[in-house]
Amino acid sequence: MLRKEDPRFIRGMGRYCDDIQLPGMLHLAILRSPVAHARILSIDTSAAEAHPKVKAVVTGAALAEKGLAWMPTLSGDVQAVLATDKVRFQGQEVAFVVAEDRYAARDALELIEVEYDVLDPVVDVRRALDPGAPVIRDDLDGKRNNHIFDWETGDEAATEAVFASADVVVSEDIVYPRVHPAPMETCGSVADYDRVEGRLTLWSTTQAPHAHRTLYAIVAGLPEHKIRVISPDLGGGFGGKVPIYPGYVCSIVASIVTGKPVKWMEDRSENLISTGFARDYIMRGEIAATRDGRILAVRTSVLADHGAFNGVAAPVKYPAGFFGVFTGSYDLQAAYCKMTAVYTNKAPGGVAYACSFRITEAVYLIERIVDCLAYELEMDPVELRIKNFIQADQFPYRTKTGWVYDSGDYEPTMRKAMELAGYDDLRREQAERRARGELMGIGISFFTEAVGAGPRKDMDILGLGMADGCELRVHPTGKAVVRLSVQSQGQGHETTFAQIVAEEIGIPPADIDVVHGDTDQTPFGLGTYGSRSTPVSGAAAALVARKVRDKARIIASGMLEVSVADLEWRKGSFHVKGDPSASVTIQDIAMRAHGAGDLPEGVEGGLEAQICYNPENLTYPHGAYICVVDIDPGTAQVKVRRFVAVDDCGTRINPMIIEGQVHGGLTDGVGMALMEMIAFDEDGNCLGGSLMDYLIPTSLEVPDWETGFTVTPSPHHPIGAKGVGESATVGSPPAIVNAVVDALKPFGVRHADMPLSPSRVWDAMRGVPRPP
Ligand code: MCN
Ligand code: CUN
Repeated sequence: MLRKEDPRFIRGMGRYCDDIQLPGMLHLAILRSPVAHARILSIDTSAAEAHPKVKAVVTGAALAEKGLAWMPTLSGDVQAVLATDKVRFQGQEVAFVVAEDRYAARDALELIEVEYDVLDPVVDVRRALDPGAPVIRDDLDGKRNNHIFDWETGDEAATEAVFASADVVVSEDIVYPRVHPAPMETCGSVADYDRVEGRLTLWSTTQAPHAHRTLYAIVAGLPEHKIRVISPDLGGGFGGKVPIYPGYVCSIVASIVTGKPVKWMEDRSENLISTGFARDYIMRGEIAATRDGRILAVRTSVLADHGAFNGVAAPVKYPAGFFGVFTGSYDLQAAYCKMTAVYTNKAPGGVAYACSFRITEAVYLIERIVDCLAYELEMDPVELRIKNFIQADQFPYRTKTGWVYDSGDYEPTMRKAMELAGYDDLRREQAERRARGELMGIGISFFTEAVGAGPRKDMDILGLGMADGCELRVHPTGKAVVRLSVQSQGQGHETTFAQIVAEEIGIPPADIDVVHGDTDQTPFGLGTYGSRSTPVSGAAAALVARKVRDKARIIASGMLEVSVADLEWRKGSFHVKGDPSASVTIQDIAMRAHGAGDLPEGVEGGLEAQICYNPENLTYPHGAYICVVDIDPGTAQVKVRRFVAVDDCGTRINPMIIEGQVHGGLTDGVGMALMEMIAFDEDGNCLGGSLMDYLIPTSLEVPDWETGFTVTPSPHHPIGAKGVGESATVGSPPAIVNAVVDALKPFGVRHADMPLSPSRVWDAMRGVPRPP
C-alpha cells in the first residue's frame, strides 16, 4: 500500500511548525554563548530593548525570579533554560528577544552586551576527571568534579574467571564519535497563551507530545488540562526531537509575558551546535575465546561524554540506555560492562539519533570486537559469527546481562545475506584484487536490537510509565478514526496504523483516519522513539480493533438472530456458520450500533473502544548486513560499492515503508562510518556548525541498497511485529567499518575509528597512530 500521507507531502501541503501563522504572532530569537565555559559578569539589554520592533528581552536573571531559569532533563539532571551564573557550552542559551518579525529579533540579539569571564573548558573527555579539572556543574550542591554516574552490568568475577582461562583474549579501543541526527527541519515551536482562559497551546517539534505536556505542567506549574501540545508534521526527528529544549520553554514564557503568540524557529547552525547530539562513547572492548573460535565472554569499559547537562533520553532505570545488550547475538558464558559518565563543556550529549537507546554503540562495539577476534584467529568473520550464534531453540534467551530476547533465528538470516551478496564469489574476487594490489574489503555485521519500551514497571521517563493508549471509533457509515499516542516524524504512521486496524476489523485502510500528535485529541502515551511505535502502539491498535470486533460480533448476533458462537468472522463481515447467505458487514453493524433498531440485551450504542497497552517485553529484531568497499590506494577515498541488508522485524505491516526505513538508516550509517563527526577545538569551539563542515551523505555517496528479509514473529506481540525504524542505523556502521578494515588488512590494520575519512584511512595505511 502506498503512503496515505504522501499526496500531502509531495504537493508541498505538509503543515510544519514553521507553517503556523497566527494573528499578531511575534518572533523569538535566542542569544547563544560564543564560548564554551565562562562566568557571566553582566548582561546589558538596554540597546536591544530600545529597538523599535522589540517587544521583550529576557535574561536568565529574569527567569530566575520566576523560578524558571532551570528545567529538568529527561534523565533527572537539570539544564539551564537561560544561563544565570555560567555558560557551559558554546551555543548555550543566554537571553532571548521577542520582536515583531524574525529579522528584527535576530538584529536585536547583536545589541545585547554580555561580559564574560572566560574559564578553562573541559573538552577532552579523558581529562574530565583529572584532579585539577575545572568543575563544570558548580550549580549542583557540593559538586567538586565532573563525574555523573558509574554504572555496571553483568558478572565481573565470573567474566574475569573466563578471561583468565581463555586461550585467546583480544582487546581494542573503540570510539563512537559524537554525531548529530541533522533532520531537514530544525527544532521550533509556536506558543499561544490565552490569558483569559489560562490555556496554553504549543505547536512544537516533538516526538513525545504527551510526555512534554506533563513536563510543562510540572515545570511551569500550569494545570495539565489547560495545556495542549500539538506536534504537526515533522521534517524528521531521528531522536533529536525527544528532549525538551530551552527554546520551547522560552517561547512559552514569551507568550505568557507578551500575551501574544510567539514563534521560535532554530536555524541550521543552532540546530547543529546545540541540540540532539548522540553517541560520544569511548569504549575498550575485550573478547575471550577458544583457539578454534568459540566466543566465551566479552567485557567492556566505557567513558561516556554527556556534555554540560545530562540530557540522555533513556528510561530512568537505564542510565546507559540499553547498552546492556552489548553481548550481541552470541551465546556467551559471561559478560561484564562498566561505565563512567562525565560532564564536559559541550552541548548536552547522548540525546539520541536512531539509537535504540544506545544499542547503536553496543552493536558497534560487539561487531567490531568480533571482527578483531576473527583477525587474530585468522578466521572468516561469517564463520566465526555463525559458530557462536544463539540457536533458534534457545529463545526466549536470557543474556548474561539479563535481557530476554523474545525470538530469533539467526543463521538463516545470515545465510540469506550471504546468498544475496554472493559471499563466496566476493571473497574470491577479493583475493584476485589483492594480488593485483587493489584494496577491496568485505564487512559483516549481525545485530540484535531491543525495541518497544516498556513494560511500564521497568521503564519510565521521570515517573511516566512506557505504555501507550489507543482509541478506535467506528462512525455510523462504517468509516473509522484511530487515535494514537505515538507521533510520526516521517515513518508513515497514517498508513501503517490504518493497515493494522484494517486487517483486524476489515474496514479498508482508506476509510480509517489516523489521528496523532495532538494531546487534546489522542490518549496518553509516551511517544515515538526507540522504534517503539509498532511494538507498543501497533499492538495497542490491533487490540483495540479486536475489542471493537468483539462488540460488533454481539451486535451481529442480534442482527442475524443467532448465538455469538454460531458466527464466523471473515475479514469485514460475520457469517452464520453453515449458512452462506446469512451475513452482515462491519459497515452494517456500525449503522446498527448507532441506529434506531434494537441492540442485544446489555449492549450500549456506538461502536468504539479504547485501551492502554503495556507490553510484556521488548521486541528483538535482528539483521545481517554485508558491505563491500573499494579504497583508492592513491587517495584513501572509500567507496561503498555494494550493501546487502537482510532485516527481520517479525510480521511486516508495510514492506515498502520498511524498505524506506532501511534505506534511510543505511544512508545514516554511511554518514556516520565515513563522514560525520561533531568535533571541538581545544577551546571547546564546535567545529561542525554548518552542513559545509558536518558532512551528511547524499545520493552520490551511497550505493543502490540491496535488501532482503526473514520473518521471525514476536511471540508476545498481538500481530508478531517488531520495530524496524532504527535497525539499519544500528546495524550498518559496523558493517562499513569492518569492510574498510578488511580492505586494509594487507597493511596489518585491525581497527580504525569512525569517521573513516580519507585522512584517517591514509593514516591507517601508513601505520600512523590513531588520534587519541
Ligand atoms: N513497520 C512495519 N512493519 C514492522 C515494523 C515497522 O510496517 N514490522 C513500519 C511501521 O508501521 C512504521 C515504520 O515501519 O510506519 C517504523 O516503525 P517502528 O519501527 O515502529 O518505528 P517508529 O514508528 O517508532 O519510528 C521511530 C524510529 C526512530 S526511533 C527513529 S530515531 C527514526 C525512525 O523511526 N526516525 C525517523 N525512522 C525515521 N524515519 C523518518 N522518515 N524520519 C525520522 O525522523
Ligand atoms: Cu534513539 S533516536 Mo529514535 O529513538 O527517536
